[in-house]
Amino acid sequence: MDHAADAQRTDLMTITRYVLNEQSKHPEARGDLTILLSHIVLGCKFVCSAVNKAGLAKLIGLAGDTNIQGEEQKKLDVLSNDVFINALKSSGRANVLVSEENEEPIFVEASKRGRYCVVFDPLDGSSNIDCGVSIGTIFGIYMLQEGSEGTVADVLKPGKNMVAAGYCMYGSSCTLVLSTGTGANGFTLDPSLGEFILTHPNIKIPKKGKIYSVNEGNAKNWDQPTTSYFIICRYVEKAKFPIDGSSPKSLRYIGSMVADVHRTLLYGGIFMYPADKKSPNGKLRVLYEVFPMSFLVEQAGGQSFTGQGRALDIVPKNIHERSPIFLGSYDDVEEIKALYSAAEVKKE
Ligand code: AHM
Ligand code: MG
Repeated sequence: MDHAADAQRTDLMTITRYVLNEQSKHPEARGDLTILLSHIVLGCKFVCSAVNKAGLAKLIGLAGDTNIQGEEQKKLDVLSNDVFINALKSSGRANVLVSEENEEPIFVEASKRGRYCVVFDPLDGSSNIDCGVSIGTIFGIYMLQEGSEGTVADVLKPGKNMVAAGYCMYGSSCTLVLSTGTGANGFTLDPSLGEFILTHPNIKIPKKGKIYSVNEGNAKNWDQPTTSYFIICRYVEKAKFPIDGSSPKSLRYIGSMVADVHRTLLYGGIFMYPADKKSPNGKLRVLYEVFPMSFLVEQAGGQSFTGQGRALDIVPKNIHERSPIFLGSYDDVEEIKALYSAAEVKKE
């Protein structure tokens, strides 16, 4: 018997064990982040189970249908939002919550309040539910400011201030990618155990990739640097960029940010949702889409750029603010940065 392989099979690194190990490196840690994360993980497991049954909605009465008791069933995105809000409140560690589904921030009642603020999109890409495409939950965590009782100012902070960020992808398997600021790690749900097991330790995004990912249907409204970059991705401009096997690139666009970013993290390349004439700030939301994904990409050795600067430097003015975004392999993002810098020089 191969004892080493056997030990690996039986000595499971669950997400809770991983977070506990990480937190034990900080002598001042009180275990609050571990508890908060375990409640987020619980929410992810619940949503995963609900998403897996989504195709059976008509049969068993889920998602917008009427169940046997004649009660109207909740849509999956509404259900997911309720699950995360309840899980976070009951953790006793959360304070200000921002969800894509709620116009206003949620302030946890005094008796249940903790030191962390959580910004999240409970079910991103939910328009893809009915056709079974991968969707996901995205979250970012801030620590309450010193002396604050919890106000909106606690979450209107640059993404680089986050203490942790992650996403959970409900796909062919359920994968949770998490960073507590010391690299990015991927965990896959073992349905028979009901536990997330470390399957992708210390994710490193390839320095340069062969894939670009963007909604080309918006191309006629893009600005000049984005258009130039898109032409490079498609046709290779020999004069500017040597043919190094990374261009022309393949196009992959799922239209579900979690799935597109997950592929970008593992295979490399660039994911973009640029500004266009109709949407000068792009589509994706700063707090719970752009920031957590940029945090993870940077932790994996990549970059995230808005067209003006580092995405994690944005200081949001409101909780549902949007920003253009280009994120992925370090060298690919360098190219788009160079094109925006050149356009700036021309303007001057
Ligand atoms: P949502 O928050 O309403 O689900 O929208 C966000 C989604 C992202 O997952 C994805 O990257 C993007 O919208 C796709 O937008 P488009 O259909 O314009 O390409
Ligand atoms: Mg969303």
